[in-house]
Parts: sequence; C-alpha cells; structure tokens
Amino acid sequence: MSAFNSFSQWLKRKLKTEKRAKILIVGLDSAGKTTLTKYMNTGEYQADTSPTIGQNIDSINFEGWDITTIDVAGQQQFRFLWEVHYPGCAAAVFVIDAADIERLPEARDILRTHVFNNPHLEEVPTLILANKQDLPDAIQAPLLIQLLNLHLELKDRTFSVFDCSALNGKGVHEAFTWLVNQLEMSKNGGTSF
Ligand code: G3D
Ligand code: MG
Repeated sequence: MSAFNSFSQWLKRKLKTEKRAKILIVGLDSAGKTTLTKYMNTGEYQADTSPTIGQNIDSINFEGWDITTIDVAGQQQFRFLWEVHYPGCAAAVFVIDAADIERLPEARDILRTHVFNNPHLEEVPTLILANKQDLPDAIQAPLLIQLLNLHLELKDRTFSVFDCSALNGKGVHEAFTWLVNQLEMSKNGGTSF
C-alpha cells in the first residue's frame, strides 16, 4: 500500500472517531438564526445582527463536539443557496419565530419543502426551535406541533421541538443537548464533516 493510501485511510478513521459535524441552520428571515448561532458561539446575546447575506459559516464547541454551523439567509432570493449545503449535513436546525403567527404558514411550507421532502436530509435528525419565547405572544412547542402538523408529517423522522429564546438563552442548551445526543447515536452510521 502506498504512503498516500495509508495516510488517507488513517485520515478517514480519524474523522470517523472525531466528534465533528456540519449542521445546517435554516428558517425564514428574522426567525433568529444568526442570533442563535452567535449565542451558541459566545454564550451571550449579541445585539448586532444585520440580515445575513448569503451565509455565515461558524463553528461552535458544545459537549465535546466541534460543530460547523452554516447559517443560511432566509430571504426568498437566497433560498436557492441552501441546496449547496445539504450534502454532508449531520443535522438540520429549523428556527421559527414563534411570536410571528402570521408567517407560520410560510414557515410550514419552507419546512416541508426544504426539510421534510429533502432527500439529503432524510436520515438526519431535525431540531425545530420555537424561538423568541421571551415575547408574550410566542406559542409553545405543543401548539406549534399541532399547527404545523409535525406529529403526522414527521412520523418517520427523528425530530424534536424545543422552546427557546436566543435573546436570553433559555432552552438553547437543552435543545442542543438533544441534538448532540442524536449525533452521538448516529456517529458510526452518520455523516462526518
Ligand atoms: P435571521 O438570522 O433568522 O434572519 P436574526 O434572524 O438572528 O437576524 O434576528 C432577527 C431579529 O430577531 C433581530 O432583531 C434579533 O435580535 C431578534 N431575535 C432573535 N432571536 C430572538 C429572541 O429569541 N427573542 C427576541 N425577542 N428577539 C430575537 P432586530 O431588531 O435586530 O431585527
Ligand atoms: Mg441571519
């Protein structure tokens, strides 16, 4: 075996045992994707979130995992860019502004098109975040599940819905703990980045 082949086999083994993953963070514009990613990076709310143009690629360390987050712009004109990032994703995070009831149907359609019916994401766990729970009108996970029909639409999928606030951080840790537990479970069969 050539030195190159031995090296590439060693590298493959190493990547498989390392806790590294690429996750995609999607959702409508203004749902709080960038705020959430920044919260995960720094452990605190960062007020400066100008609308994402294209994508933000970041990395977070959580529970021993080195997670590359791809926070893609939610505006309609950028959604075609999401496609590029689907292959190789170990999980998807779908962020919803739970206080914006008017845009819930739009969020549901995007979730269906880009996550439920997406062949690249069929095997990966999906974390759905009912964000902005600090706002008084925010609806909570059980109602959101009913309104989005998640119990029926996702019956064959690994998913969970968590209430959270990227503003005060409530619920964020619990949600990402669920996510990394899923990554742990699918580590051997899952996709490494
Ligand atoms: P996006 O990346 O999904 O497009 P952003 O969304 O992270 O840019 O957030 C859009 C706006 O929502 C920002 O406010 C941000 O501060 C706010 N936001 C994000 N998460 C929360 C949350 O949990 N609670 C509340 N109350 N607001 C949140 P601005 O004023 O900058 O537009
Ligand atoms: Mg953004």
